[in-house]
Amino acid sequence: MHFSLLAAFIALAPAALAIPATPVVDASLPGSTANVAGLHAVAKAAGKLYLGTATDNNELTNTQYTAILEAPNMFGQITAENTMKWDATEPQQNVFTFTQGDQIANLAKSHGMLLRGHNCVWHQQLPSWVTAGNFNAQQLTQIIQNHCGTVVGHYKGQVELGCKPLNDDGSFRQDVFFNTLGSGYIATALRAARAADPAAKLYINEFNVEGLGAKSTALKNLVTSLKQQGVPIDGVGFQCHFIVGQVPTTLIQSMQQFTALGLEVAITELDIRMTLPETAALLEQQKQDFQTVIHACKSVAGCVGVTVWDFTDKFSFVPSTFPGQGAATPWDQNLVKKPAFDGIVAGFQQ
Ligand code: 9MR
Repeated sequence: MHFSLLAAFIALAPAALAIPATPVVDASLPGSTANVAGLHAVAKAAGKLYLGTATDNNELTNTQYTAILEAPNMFGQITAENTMKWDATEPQQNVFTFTQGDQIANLAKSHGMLLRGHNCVWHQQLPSWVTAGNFNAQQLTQIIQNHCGTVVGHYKGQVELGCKPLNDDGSFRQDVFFNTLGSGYIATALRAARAADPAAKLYINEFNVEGLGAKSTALKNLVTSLKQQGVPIDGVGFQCHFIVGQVPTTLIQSMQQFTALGLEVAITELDIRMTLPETAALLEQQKQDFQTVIHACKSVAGCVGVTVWDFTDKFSFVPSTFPGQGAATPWDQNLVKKPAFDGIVAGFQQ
């Protein structure tokens, strides 16, 4: 939906006071050889709505980064990596702050990119007033309605409900919402979102549902039940935080479980991490893995698009969350394209 660009303030520092150097990537490692205008153009040519990326506000002062983010036809969609979440948008009860989220939304709008809202109900990045408020069911229901209604109403457009409601064994996650309201909080949030923006696409966004198994079956059962109750639900987001060499072999079948129900699917948070250091062999396997995932989306008619969870290793969440692992994205630390970039192109063109 919407975006604006920050001018970077570049100070010249004496060499002795140099800003910490960007980690050097081994020049002997293979790079990209693809010759394409932009990944979004390639995705569109393959019949998809977009190839997009997550981004975060503190990254938008890096002009080398924004030059790629805003390059024509490189990305057709943006997700705010953090600044539309609950702690960012309603840090105190009924006090809404949209300044940072708006910066991302305005950037999307000014470049004609789609916006995925991320997210309106989730067990992480929740302010303590929600988790420790000891609200009763009626109060918490109103709190969800107010939060989802206000945030989704503010960002009219394509909105994803990133609630990740399930544990890996398929049972419901025991968070403040489930513990107070049972699974009914999901319907509450979806209905509030639909009322706030009838045109918004409403998604449940999960991880570890990318291959067939207990959790993907449980999610299928959940969305089936929501549809039977007439609860608005348009799609399922497959996060796809993968490990090199371990892309689930049943990714296509898992997507088809949901498209068979009349839902759309999207790959919403793709990255493919490796144990560092990078080697030529790992980068080649990563290229193959990106190609496999992208081709899975291309193969499933109801898969609308793919979002990478930021496009450069410089800003990926992986190293801080998984110590010793990283290099999970298609551009390296120096914002140079990796073989993974070519894997994305090949996956759409295959
Ligand atoms: O990439 C996000 C990172 O910057 C945050 O610190 C983290 C907080 O939990 O959330 C990361 O994004 C998550 C996303 O919102 C939901 N799916 C999993 C992502 C990676 O943890």
